[in-house]
Amino acid sequence: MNERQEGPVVTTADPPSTAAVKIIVAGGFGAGKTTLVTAVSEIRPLTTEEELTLPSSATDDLAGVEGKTTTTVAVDFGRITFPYPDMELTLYLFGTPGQDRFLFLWHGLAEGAIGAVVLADTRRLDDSFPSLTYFEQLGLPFIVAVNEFEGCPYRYTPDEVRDALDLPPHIPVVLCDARDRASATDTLIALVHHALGRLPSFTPAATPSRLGAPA
Ligand SMILES: Nc1nc2c(ncn2[C@@H]2O[C@H](COP(=O)(O)OP(=O)(O)OP(=O)(O)O)[C@@H](O)[C@H]2O)c(=O)[nH]1
Ligand SMILES: [Mg+2]
Repeated sequence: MNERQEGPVVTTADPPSTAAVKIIVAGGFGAGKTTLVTAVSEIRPLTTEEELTLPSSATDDLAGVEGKTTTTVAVDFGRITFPYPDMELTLYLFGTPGQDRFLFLWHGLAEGAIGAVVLADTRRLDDSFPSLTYFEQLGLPFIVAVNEFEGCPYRYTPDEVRDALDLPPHIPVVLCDARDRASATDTLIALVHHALGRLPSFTPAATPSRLGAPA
């Protein structure tokens, strides 16, 4: 007598049809975090912008971003999905507030994230250090994305930025334009490569074909 029960065969080798991961977009005040999340999001992004006020001008250094009239006071939220044959990877994007006085908010934001993009403005590179230190101490994989503002007197190479920030060789440094959807998407792809490569549950075969081979 055949006692085998009929039913769907489920093996652990089957790739998931969808996966969702949480990504942090961090960096100094005015580095372009809200701009990047807004540029790539396939849903209407949630932003928490408030007007920059005269009293805050004493603490908020606007050098280089004089046209900036608002600042993030809680979080930016957006979503982007990469389609590919066997699986879709959804990134939930959480943009941090850039000012040091909101650092206490980061703890909740970073929980459950697989990695972070640290946006850097080469005119205000020092502003990147709180983000870099935070993710280093947390042990969260991150990449540095240089947001190339047109007003920069000089275009720095990724290696020059790496040296200036004293980053180890395994941390990717990429150039981007946070306003440009394709460029911002490539930045997120670079982070996905860097971060998912460290997760045992995500093998290269299970990452989107669009992502190609890690750089
Ligand atoms: N020219 C240029 N302007 C940019 C670029 N990215 C952002 N901006 C502008 O720079 C300003 C700052 O951008 P935000 O996206 O608000 O920066 P943020 O990092 O979210 O700022 P906070 O949340 O206040 O820390 C805005 O006026 C943007 O329009 C860029 O790549 N080039
Ligand atoms: Mg912002």
